[in-house]
Amino acid sequence: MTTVTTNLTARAAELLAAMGAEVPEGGDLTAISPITGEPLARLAADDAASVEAKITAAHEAFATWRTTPAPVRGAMVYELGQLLRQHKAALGELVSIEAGKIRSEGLGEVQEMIDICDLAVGQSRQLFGLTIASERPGHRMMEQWHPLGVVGVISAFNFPVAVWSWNAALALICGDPVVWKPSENANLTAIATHALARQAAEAAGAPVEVVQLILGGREVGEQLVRDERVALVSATGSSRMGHEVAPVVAARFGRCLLELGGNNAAIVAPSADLELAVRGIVFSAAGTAGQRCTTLRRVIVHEDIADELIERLRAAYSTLPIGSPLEESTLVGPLIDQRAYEGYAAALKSAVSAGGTIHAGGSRVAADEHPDAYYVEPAVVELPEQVELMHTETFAPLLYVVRYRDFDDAIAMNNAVPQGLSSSCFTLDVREAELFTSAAGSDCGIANVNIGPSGAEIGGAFGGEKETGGGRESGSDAWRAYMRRSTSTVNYSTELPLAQGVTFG
Ligand code: UN1
Repeated sequence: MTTVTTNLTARAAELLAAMGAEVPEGGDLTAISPITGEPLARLAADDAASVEAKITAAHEAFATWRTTPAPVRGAMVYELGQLLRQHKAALGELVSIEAGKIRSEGLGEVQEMIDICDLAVGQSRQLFGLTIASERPGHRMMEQWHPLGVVGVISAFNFPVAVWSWNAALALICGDPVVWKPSENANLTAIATHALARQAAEAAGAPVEVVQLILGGREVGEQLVRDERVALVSATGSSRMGHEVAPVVAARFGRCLLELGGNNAAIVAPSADLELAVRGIVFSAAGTAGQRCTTLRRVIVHEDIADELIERLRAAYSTLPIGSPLEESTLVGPLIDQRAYEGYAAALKSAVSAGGTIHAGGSRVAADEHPDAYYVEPAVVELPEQVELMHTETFAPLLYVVRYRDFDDAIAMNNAVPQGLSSSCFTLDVREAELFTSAAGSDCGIANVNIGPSGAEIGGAFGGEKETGGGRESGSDAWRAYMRRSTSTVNYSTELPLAQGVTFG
């Protein structure tokens, strides 16, 4: 594997300074680079009083932000997009340093932020409701979409800044201030992004209070989730986290937008273009070191082509360059931390006990050189059937393979897990492709044909069903989650006819 020689701590500080970020140094939060396991900075966490003050500031800013015309609000998001373009290289590199993503994916993450800013700027002129035919003469019935209130964003380490932007860009144009609680593993990228967001507000003449950042552990997130002024909690992370957040928000009749675990499959049918399928599978399963919620975790392959596919996967996996994500040639960077490695090792062990055969990978690498960093070989494990272990999401590059005979059984296996984020099918048979994407096909929020389950673009609504939580972010009409609908009936006649033909007096 390739080695790291740069001083990551100095480089991170340089990048933060270049983006105009002030780092709240000297507390108990440690920012660590998964590339080496070395500490990058010690940061001060928010306490209950500062969280309270920040939510209050956001809530107060709502009073003016909600009546600022939406296209004017869009000007702030336009400025943010421009700043992200300007600082794409710096923020992308910081993502690589703090989250361990390879350079191309670090830059891709920032591009995804730019894309959602572009989408949101256009959307700021398209926040429309319907006019609906009234049954009463001289009456007009219409709906309007109004700003909702403060939006709390809880994000995960793996898309440390893009997840905030999918929410924030839309929330801001919808008239909602945003309070962000990033992953404890990704505070520096959050600090940098927050600095850019504040600069964008200043450049656009918007109140800087519409963006707030709170750093800390679980208690900080809990305070955000409990606060009744937070009208919408948008939380990205594990299904376990969603199980904790959703009831608390529901108990106060707040709104939740949940993007939780995925357990995404690819069906590979006999007609598949295998060359293309292998490329799609390797990117989706081993890319981002298996740490996307859209990562491919299960291949369901037709028995007639299973041996050939496995052989091709074995060959492709044997040449995957693992190492520092800062090296241009690397395709697989580190896992985020020791716990992630333990999850990978434990799942592999369980797979073998369940009768699994390891066809590729399966070991930790470079442990001597980097005892505090966790690099692993992406693994391919074949199982005799879809065993219980395959129903859980292990956030690591671990790909399970099972064989199928009937396409209907393959769809049933795709749907048999508790999660419902993404799915894909490699086939050149139009009937299979259409069935897979139909109401009787994949039960996931995303159903792709001839591409893997990961790497969605911003124009579509992103999210999934079942334990994935049901939320939708980004494109299509996802903006509506950040607004409240008001239905107004206006009587411009001199009579007072009642609906449903009711007479009164
Ligand atoms: C995530 O892993 O949290 O579709 C989101 C994708 C990315 C988003 C992943 N656009 O893979």
